[in-house]
Amino acid sequence: MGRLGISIRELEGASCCPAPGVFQSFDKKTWLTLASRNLCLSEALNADLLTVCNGCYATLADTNRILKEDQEAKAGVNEKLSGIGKEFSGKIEVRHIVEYLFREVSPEKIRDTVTHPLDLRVAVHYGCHMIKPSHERKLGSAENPSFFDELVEATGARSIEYEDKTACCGAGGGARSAVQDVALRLTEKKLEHMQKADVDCIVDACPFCHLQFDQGQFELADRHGKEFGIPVLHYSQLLGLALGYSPEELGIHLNRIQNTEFYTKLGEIPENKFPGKKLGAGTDFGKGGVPT
Ligand code: 9S8
Ligand code: COM
Repeated sequence: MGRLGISIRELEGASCCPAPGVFQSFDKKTWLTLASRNLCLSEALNADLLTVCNGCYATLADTNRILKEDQEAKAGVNEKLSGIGKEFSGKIEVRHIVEYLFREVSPEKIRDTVTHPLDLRVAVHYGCHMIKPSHERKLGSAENPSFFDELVEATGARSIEYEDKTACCGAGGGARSAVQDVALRLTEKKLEHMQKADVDCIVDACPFCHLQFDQGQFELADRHGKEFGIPVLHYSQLLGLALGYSPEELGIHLNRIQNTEFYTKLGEIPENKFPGKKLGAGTDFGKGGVPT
């Protein structure tokens, strides 16, 4: 049981969700079947399924709802699942860590639990699948949402407004693999807007958005000669900092963008924390930044 009173168990044997913008578009039955297998694992634990990823949330929450509502789809999936001795029954719920913290814990409780309030200017990135389709997610406006900003501000940080805040990171829907240049152009626009708003870091709620912003900054430096150097944190990392965990405990030193100025703001001395890691005044976009 953690400090926020949540008890978590590992979902042993889970596979890829699979990706909503890719699998669902090509082959809906396969998408439903693979997702239902993950749901069965959670049902076997008699526990709701919690994810830190927008894409997983979309696939697993949508599949859970479709199979609960559509008896024909459920029968089709269960026929396949019987081959591996499983059956979807529909007795659990799927939660995204950000919507869960907002609805079940609340920004107020988080504010009360925070021991190390953060003095940071944050660009909040919602990502597409957490807020859309809005009639399914039921988290308020998809055009002007506020729940994630409230959670970020509960850590003491300030959520800074920037242009096109609810736009896609660029990666989704298979764009990162299929049309990487198009994906990067969208990412570049978002980063320009964030930079203009003079933020200290980006906070996301999705590992795919995270990859696109973090790794994408190296790709943009390499291909477009644009060096942004904006650190990228998942909300769980931001919250961890505000609860007094070190950047190292939270894996922040494993994020690609390593920016000394940012660590100084956090009150950490990076050279001592991460011996052997080369950290310049800002991010080092030197050769080797983009793995081949
Ligand atoms: S935004 Fe548009 S489709 Fe998505 S959720 Fe994560 S990746 Fe970035
Ligand atoms: C994005 C997942 S989180 S997908 O690329 O849209 O499937």
